[in-house]
Amino acid sequence: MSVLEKTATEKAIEQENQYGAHNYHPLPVVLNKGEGVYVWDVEGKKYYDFLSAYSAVNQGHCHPKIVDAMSKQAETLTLTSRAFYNDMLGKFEKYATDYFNFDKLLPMNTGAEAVETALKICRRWAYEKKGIPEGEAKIIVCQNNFHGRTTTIISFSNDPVARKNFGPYTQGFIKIAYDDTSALEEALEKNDDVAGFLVEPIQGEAGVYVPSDDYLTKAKAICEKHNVLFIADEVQTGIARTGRLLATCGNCDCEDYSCSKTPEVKPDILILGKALSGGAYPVSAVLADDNVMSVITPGSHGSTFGGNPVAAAVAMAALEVVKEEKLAENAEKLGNIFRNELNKYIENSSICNLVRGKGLLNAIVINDSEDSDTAWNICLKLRDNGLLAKPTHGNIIRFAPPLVMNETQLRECLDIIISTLKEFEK
Ligand code: IF1
Repeated sequence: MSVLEKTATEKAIEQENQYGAHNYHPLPVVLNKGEGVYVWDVEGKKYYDFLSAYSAVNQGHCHPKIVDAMSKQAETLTLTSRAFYNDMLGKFEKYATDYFNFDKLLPMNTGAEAVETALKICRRWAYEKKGIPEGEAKIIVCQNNFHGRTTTIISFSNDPVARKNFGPYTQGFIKIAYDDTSALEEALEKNDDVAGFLVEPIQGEAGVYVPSDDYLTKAKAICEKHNVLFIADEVQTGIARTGRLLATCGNCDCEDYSCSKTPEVKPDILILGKALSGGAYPVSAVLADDNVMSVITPGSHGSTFGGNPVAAAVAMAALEVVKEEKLAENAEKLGNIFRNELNKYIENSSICNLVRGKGLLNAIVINDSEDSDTAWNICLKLRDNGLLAKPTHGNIIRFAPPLVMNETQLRECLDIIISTLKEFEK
């Protein structure tokens, strides 16, 4: 190759730069193949994927069962719209409501759409069931939340980068501290017209911030006391990522996967996305019992693609894989090994102070300021050493591999991570 000729990597990056909107700042690596816990770049280099498309690929890249379900359905019927019935949606709704123990499911496509759906259901419930005067309903959210990127959702974000110059913003949200039940109690005592409390069981974007053990249980009890809907955004934490089928049953001491049938904290509204499809296709869903979901009537909500037969087939296969391959148990086991081993290293490290997380949703905090490029440089080195991860908030690196990883692979990854960190020790 002549020195003037560009590599495939350079060409792909240049093309995105020139023709794509600049709404991301990706790590410079161009991928064109994935299988299980691995991805390959266009030069043929193989990597461990420690992002899993932000926890969408929990079942591993191109899982054969999911791909098979998708291609079979794609050859048969892809889309009818909801103007007609299709023979897959009802099957998926029955399967998923049994699986998660709710009466009803409303299918959408992306996480943000599912969050929007939950907010709409919550507001309607407030007016039609709780009796809040029209237009007055408030929804309590948490500081440093991340629920997606629609105009309403960024209206209650406090991330200036996500919000700046996108106003005017949607009204009706009250922001309180995360992991603070007194703040929740106080907000509910001060405000009459509260319809719901929207919360991430673990704050992902905020840097994998795990709340106190009893936070969700207590918050749910407080919501019940005030007749306020407890809305769990499990788009990122759900589908076995945190070592339980749902993070809202994270306090249950039952080791068995079947504990998911009786979650310790059953949300009034459960929001799922990402790994609901194993990353093969955009599928999201909102689940609730009849007393809540009944506020949704024909014409009041929907989506052209929501509930399409490919999505239904893919989601059923993706959920089956979680059960068949015991991904929640595996995430719990490997997560403990991951944090134990990194904690041993951190004791004598000057570059890394802290590892935190649950199951296989973890992060390390790099000992440098938020505006330093140390975490970014570590991620570049990790890439060179065969492992892909991405910094968040400057000095935090998230580690979330596919849940189909085995212990040998995880230990190999720990070697890569630790030897890479060693290169940065002062
Ligand atoms: C991006 C983070 C992860 C989510 C929760 C809803 C959504 C998300 C709890 C919306 C999405 C994403 C989107 C992704 C980055 C990402 C993310 F870094 F921002 F926090 F996963 F860690 N609720 N999370 O985490 O789902 O509409 O995207 O399907 O590039 O914006 P979506």
